[in-house]
Amino acid sequence: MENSGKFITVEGIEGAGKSTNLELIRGLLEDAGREVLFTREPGGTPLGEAIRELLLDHRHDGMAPETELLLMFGARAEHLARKIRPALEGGTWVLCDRFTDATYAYQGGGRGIDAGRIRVLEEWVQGGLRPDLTLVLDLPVQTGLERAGNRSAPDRFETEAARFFERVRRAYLDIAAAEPGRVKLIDASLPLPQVQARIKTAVRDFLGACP
Ligand code: T5A
Repeated sequence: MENSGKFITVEGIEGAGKSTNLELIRGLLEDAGREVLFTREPGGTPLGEAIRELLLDHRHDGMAPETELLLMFGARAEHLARKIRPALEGGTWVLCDRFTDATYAYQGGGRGIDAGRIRVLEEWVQGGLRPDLTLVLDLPVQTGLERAGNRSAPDRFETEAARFFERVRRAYLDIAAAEPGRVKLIDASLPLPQVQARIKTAVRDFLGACP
């Protein structure tokens, strides 16, 4: 079935400012008269949130990268079936905190899993569905980790070494370079008002191009 809603995702390393800016994006979409489903990955459904707990829990430190990858796509399959596809088909816009670009960045770049394997799962689980717009909030790893460190206790990903996040960041930058039409790179190292001005421009440009 043809989607009538649009699918928008927000990505970036830890502490990039996704949570801080998602409310702004939701407001921009709602002000433009769009009905918005706001959700996140891994998670978004009861089963997906249970999988998220497994993925972030330090009891599973040392989880095999393949297990991590498959759990991400397990949660995603459920999310797509129960929330994302029904919303898009019904004309609701979906705003998602992370999606498959995070898998390429973390399990691909960070853990070193071959992108070809991720692509097989992406095509199997998603078919042709891809985000219509992705904002990648980019900033130096050290800045992100310092910002994230000012909050709650670190989860299983947040305790990875800085060089892991350097690879994650590199993978996001490569995705942005490869898909400039879909992916907009936002300099998230700037003070918040300047970051938000850039986000507003990107979202309004997108809205302006939508029928
Ligand atoms: N994951 C996820 C995978 O490995 N593979 C996958 O396929 C998927 C989907 C999920 C984890 O799962 C991994 C990646 C993640 O490690 P999460 O909760 O979605 O975790 O992601 P986190 O990165 O942990 O989210 P964070 O909450 O850490 O980061 P945010 O949301 O990017 O940062 P935010 O908004 O909380 O901001 C951090 C701090 O910085 C301040 C904020 O006030 C806040 O205190 N801040 C700024 N300060 C100064 N200037 C600015 N411009 C600022 N912007 C924000």
